[in-house]
Amino acid sequence: MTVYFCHSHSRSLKFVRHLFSVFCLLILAAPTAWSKENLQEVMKRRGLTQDDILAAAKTYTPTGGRDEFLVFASGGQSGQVIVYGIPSMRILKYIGVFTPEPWQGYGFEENSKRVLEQGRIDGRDITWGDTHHPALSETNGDYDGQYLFINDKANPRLAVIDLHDFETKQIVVSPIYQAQHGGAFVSPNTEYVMEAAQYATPLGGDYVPLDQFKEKYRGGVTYWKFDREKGRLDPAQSFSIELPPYSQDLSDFGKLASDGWSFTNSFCTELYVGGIEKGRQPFEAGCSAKDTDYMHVINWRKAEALYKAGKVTKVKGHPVITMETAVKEGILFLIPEPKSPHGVDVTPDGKFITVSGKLDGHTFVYSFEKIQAAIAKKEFVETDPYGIPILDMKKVLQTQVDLGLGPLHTQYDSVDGVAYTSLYVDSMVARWNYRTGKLIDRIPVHYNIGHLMTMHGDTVKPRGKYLVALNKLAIDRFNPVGPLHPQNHQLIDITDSNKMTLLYDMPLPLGEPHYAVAIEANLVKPVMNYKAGTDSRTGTISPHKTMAGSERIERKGKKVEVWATVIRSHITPEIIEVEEDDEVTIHLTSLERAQDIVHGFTVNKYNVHASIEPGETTTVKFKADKPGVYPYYCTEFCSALHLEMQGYFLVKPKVKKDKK
Ligand code: K7E
Ligand code: CUA
Repeated sequence: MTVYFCHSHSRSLKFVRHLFSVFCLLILAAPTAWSKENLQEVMKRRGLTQDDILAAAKTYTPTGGRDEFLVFASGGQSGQVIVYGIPSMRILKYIGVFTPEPWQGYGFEENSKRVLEQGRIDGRDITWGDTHHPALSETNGDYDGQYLFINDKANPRLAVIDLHDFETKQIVVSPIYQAQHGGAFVSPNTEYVMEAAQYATPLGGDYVPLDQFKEKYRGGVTYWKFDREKGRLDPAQSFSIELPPYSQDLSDFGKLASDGWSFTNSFCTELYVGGIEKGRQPFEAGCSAKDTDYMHVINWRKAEALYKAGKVTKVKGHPVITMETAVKEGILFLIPEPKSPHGVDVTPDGKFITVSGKLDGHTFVYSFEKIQAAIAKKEFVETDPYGIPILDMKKVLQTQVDLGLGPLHTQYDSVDGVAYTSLYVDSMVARWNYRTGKLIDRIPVHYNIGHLMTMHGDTVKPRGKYLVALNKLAIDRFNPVGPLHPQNHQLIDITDSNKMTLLYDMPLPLGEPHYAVAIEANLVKPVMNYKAGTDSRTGTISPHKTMAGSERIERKGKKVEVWATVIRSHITPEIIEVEEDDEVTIHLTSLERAQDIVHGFTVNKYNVHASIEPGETTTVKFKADKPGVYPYYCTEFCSALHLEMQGYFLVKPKVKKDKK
């Protein structure tokens, strides 16, 4: 039909002919809604190659389809966790952890406020977090899909997320650190969740001048006991080990062959304290003067026994094994490691430990067997300034590989011996073999990769298949959105032993996702609704559970308490009238059982919001300090009569008694 138009020009006005030809050009250039394109035509129009189409076919997930793996990525400065699927790279959820999250009512209703309040430091609300490393709970060294832990580097905290409903249940604050980076890492049966300090400070955080850095400043590692029955960390059964004021970086637990041990690398073993403004060299120079730093090798099972035997001192009430005790009891050793290391990763069989030096260009593979032999023979080259024995690096090194510039983190493949290391400076991923020390293959990424992640890649049983490069910069990968760009997670196919293939770029616009973990999706089995009247944050039946017909409003002095229910499509009660300055508490129970039928609740202008999921009971609380009329309503489009799911909250002004 387009053809007819083009040729049927009459001898009318030139202008009309011109319009026609423009119209025809448009039609020819861009297929319209009424012309069905075939694959070749789409490829031509969008400039896609055969490889692009293959990549699309490997990631595209038709409607209703499911992903094979679930990823839990750190939300960086957002203080949240991002959940997405592989291979589709579709984002499924943001989990509020250290930061209020309005949709989930997190921090806007009482139950979740109590979780966030656990994260207060020195009486101060800290409503952001610098999340770095998520860790999934493990059974026998493999992910079991039950819990997720994540650390906050800026405010030394650790959070527990229960994967039965993807909600944050607990936040604990380190009693002794001021910064905390080397966490979260779990022991093979999740007995402990480890975190290490980063920037050295006096333990407990009291003031000590910097000229006493060497004597009084310290680092450390904390082993938080995890009570799996309760699904909570137990501070009363947790302990730390005092470490030198080397900036402890990342950690990893040993497994299988190295079970019972843990490893923590460090940088700035120069003990440099800065002072560029005083004419001293800057931190980055002062902290990288030496050619090597130290990996801490710790026998945590023996440390646990020492703690249980009471061989600890208390710092701010928290049990700490001193360096002196640790050295005397033979549970703490140091090994030189490549300059400014970042990342320490134990191989799936637990036999080797890889560490990369950002400034060294080498990835070191240590043999746990050789480490044990050296310790048994007391083959130490010297002690550090704190009396900690240092092992002879040459005697414990298995191999040393040149993978490229700026090596950082390592993950493992299902294929025996195969490892992947991120190269920050080169913007590449290196595939190599830690048994042979041979580089196999490299793939460029865009740009400046930090962590990388393979499926179950830090467990005893990596699943292979995919790798995600967690890139720090996106530069030119996406439509520009201002100076702050999204980060770029790139999905890479690792099934071909000859060549890695880039499949997909996913922009992540929610803070810097330092690390992520990926689990087989079928291992995670979340509930679809709660037992009637559940307080989801405690997992218990709420004393305020309210059933249909027992909704009520009670007043005690200035306190007004409301027990309300929500169900399609009404909130009961629908009118709540209080007096100025009344303290108002509204308990809300969802009577719904149906999947995905969630009601939200707010009272306008009072900064409260609840997400009331099927079966849940939750509470909002506020002071009615401003007389007036305030609608309240359901904030989720839950039904055809959602807009009518409303009520009136009225605040009567005080009668001014002193005015005649
Ligand atoms: Cu950003 Cu693991 Cu904190 Cu490396 S960390 S990149
Ligand atoms: Cu309930 Cu809208």
